Amino acid sequence: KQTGRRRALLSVSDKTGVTEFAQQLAARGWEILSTGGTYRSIVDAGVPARQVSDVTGFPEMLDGRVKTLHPAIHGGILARREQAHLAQLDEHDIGTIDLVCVNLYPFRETVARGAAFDEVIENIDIGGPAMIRSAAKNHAGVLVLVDPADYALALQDEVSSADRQRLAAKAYRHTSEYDAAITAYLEGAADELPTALPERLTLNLTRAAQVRYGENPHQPGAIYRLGEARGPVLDAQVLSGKPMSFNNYADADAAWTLCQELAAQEAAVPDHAAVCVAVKHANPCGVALAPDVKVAWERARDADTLSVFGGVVAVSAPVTLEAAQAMRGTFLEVLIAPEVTPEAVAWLAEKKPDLRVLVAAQAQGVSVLDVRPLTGGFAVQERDTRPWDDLCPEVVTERQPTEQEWLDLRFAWATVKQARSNAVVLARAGVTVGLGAGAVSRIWAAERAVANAGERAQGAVLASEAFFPFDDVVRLAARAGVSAILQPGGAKRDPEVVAACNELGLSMVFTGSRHFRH
Ligand code: 93A
Repeated sequence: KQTGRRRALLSVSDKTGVTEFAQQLAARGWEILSTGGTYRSIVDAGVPARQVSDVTGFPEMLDGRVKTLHPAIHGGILARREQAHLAQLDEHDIGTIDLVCVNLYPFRETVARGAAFDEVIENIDIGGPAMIRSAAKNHAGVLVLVDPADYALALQDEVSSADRQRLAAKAYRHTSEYDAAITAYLEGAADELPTALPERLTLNLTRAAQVRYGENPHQPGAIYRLGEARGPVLDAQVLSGKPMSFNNYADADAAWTLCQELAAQEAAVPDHAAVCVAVKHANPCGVALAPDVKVAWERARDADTLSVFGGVVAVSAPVTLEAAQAMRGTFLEVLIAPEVTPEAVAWLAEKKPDLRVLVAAQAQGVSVLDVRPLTGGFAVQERDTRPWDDLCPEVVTERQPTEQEWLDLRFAWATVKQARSNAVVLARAGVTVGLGAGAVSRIWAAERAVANAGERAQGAVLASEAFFPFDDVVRLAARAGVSAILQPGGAKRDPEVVAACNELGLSMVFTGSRHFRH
């Protein structure tokens, strides 16, 4: 029966701020309904509440799969606040529910920490999205809250209809992003499930090139082809310069891989027609997007003028004479491109006779395996080729990234993925401004990146290939002037990390996908 008392339904997995919120609601005369775990938190904090099962007359069943899926709940949320609907509720002894505060089972976080398939499936929330969608549909009469940041708004005496509608839109965004994450997981899951590699791997390796020595002069080395594969660097056409060394092959391959990934990723952005990647010791040291190769090179060089010395450079578009001449003052080991104009080759051969100038070959029949030597064997895995489009990036802060920040976050993400863990990249306007790679703690990687960036950290974005165990990186980044951060999410202290971003006015995006490269 309608008691005249306003009723709130609280059912949250992320319990941040929920007991305080319940306290405030109770103090304002609200009756509180709640599901198992949330109910216990609230009642333990001394706030009176009722169990949903008490209202539905049904216990939570099927291990919690059915808790709130009941007409007593959805009727109370969905009824229009007018005579005909309210009379029907009365007839069935159902009270209205005027506020729905729900956040969902941590699906993305469960995926991100590499949980097994069954556990991931169990973390698909059904009842939560149903309540959120019901309340958002009926936002004229019901407040819908999916974010602790909105709890304060709901405590005001009056919430304007514009605010109600904004909360409803936010709610549908929340459930649609949630569904998108499930879709992406299930679509990808088909390839991911056979995680077992075959019992026996026969590697057919044929020597493809001689090098003077391996990584150091006292180590013999050579370059081998796997099966019949053709590789962009392995089979590159050498137009000029000294013979390729062992390290040149490795670095050129790393540079070309990132350059190709960025070129594919940025193809739709006209100002990003050219990509330049400078690599040192297998790590990117300067990466830039620009309308043409010359400018891309200049920006990548200026990203870190110290480290680019002796570097390997890949570009995504033909090297023109102007672009080649812009490399005049910098000592480089290798330049690899899809094409080099005859004038550029002639100029480089004359002015930079030591520089290895390569035209990349089309990759063919390339194995998806990634091999790491062990004493007595190899650790073998599939390559990490997951593109940005396979992610479901989720904004977890009050502040949303601006359009430019989104572009920079995507760019920084591709770059940080190619760097050795622990890695942190700072980027601004399509150029890396700071990079910390191969650090043994995340804060050190971040400190290195921020120090590299100096003044250029102002307004930059930050990307990290793995999650933040603490909020220290956020605080450091904020002090340096960083405005948006991208990371996988999934850490125990995520709520603290996100709270620090909200406190400091930063945007944070979770990718739900980790990219270690050890
Ligand atoms: O398993 S469910 O899909 N079935 C439901 O009927 C249901 N109702 C609420 N999950 C359901 N919930 C979710 O439980 C909420 O979305 C919330 O994330 C969580 C809160 O559970 P507890 O209060 O027991 O911690």
